[in-house]
Amino acid sequence: MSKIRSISAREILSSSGLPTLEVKVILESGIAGTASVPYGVSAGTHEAVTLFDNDPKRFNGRGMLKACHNVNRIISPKLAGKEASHQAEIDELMISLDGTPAKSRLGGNAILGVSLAVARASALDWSIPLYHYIRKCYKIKLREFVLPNPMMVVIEGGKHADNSTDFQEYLISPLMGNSAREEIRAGIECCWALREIVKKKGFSSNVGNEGAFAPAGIKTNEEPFRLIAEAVAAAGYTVGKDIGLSFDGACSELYRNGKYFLKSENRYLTPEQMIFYFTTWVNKIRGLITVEDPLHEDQWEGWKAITQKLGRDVAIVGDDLLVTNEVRLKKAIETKAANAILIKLNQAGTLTETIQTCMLAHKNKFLTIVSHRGGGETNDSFMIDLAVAVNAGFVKVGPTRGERVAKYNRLMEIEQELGKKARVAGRDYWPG
Ligand code: 2PG
Ligand code: MG
Repeated sequence: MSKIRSISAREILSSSGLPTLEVKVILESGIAGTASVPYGVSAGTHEAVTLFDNDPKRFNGRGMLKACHNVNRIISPKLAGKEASHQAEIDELMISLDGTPAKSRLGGNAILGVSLAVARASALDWSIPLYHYIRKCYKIKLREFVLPNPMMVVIEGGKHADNSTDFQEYLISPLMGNSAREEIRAGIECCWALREIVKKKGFSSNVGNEGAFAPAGIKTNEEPFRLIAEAVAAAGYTVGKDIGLSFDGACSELYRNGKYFLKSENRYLTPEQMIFYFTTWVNKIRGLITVEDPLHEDQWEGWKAITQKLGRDVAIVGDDLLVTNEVRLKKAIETKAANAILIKLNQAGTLTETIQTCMLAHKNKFLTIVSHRGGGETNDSFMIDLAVAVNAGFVKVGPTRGERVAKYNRLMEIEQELGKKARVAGRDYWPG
């Protein structure tokens, strides 16, 4: 047990080159914990607010000095002297200090940075791994450790890459269940095979925000599935057996006056037409296991309809719809508007709210996928410890770029540490 001595924040650079913040918490025992905070580029409207400086003279307005100031001058004096392991109390205190529904006064980024750094300092103080600490701290009653499968973004478009597909992400998930290390290897081998195929077809093999290929000039929104299937086979694996496929439509980004604009097809689709569009995909694309954000973040009726129609064949994942928010998740459970949730720490803004959302999802048999952010990531791998602590089904991240592979390297480290005490999820969540 140790009390908080001091908390400080500083502006650091994120993977986009633009700032984010890093928070350091020092305990009275002398132990220090640091954490940094990512942010999204296709962020949902209902997320906790990322507070930017909006000072056009610095980083095009994207500085984080205000958020740092809020940590150093407002949060730090209030938390000094508090018991660091009382995480829920600390988070609660910051929520009330902020006093707004979306943490817009102090900034979700400022609050989350403190929340995660406190947890990390306390885990170090207890001399136990972070994932273990999270379980103990929140009294999470899960008997075993089931490690998440990797879910790798291999082709990206939408807001994450210029002149690529309308939809944001096409993903692969190795599901062999042998080990996280072997699943990661399989995923990376498929990526390298895809690189050759992308090049052979005359597309650029440069990678976008999330470390995935972003083939400019790709002809249709369906083409990536063909390229991926070819790559998986070339790498010696089988789609639908070893490898599951996913996509993230990020469809709030395509929504204009009640319709969805598919630029590459030069047409507007109604919500009903979008559901039909994705139904044909689910029916014909072999190995599809999850469909993320197929509709706008506030189109609850459409979500109900698509979940009813396709929810037995694939997991319907709410990202912008649910924004790691317990209240929105409750609504989705009650109205059957999704059957899976994407979890992003910075959407919630505190560790406590994130854990509560994960446990509610777990209780209601929603698949949980813990995710990186596309805007600015950092080398912090907290999301992996979180995923292991709550037995998430998947971690969506990568596959390349330093800030992404840091996550997979942490997952392999944890697997080695847990040895026989852990298994990997494998096909636990295979639809049907
Ligand atoms: C998503 C994410 C991460 P962003 O939509 O799932 O891949 O993108 O962080 O830009 O919201
Ligand atoms: Mg998404």
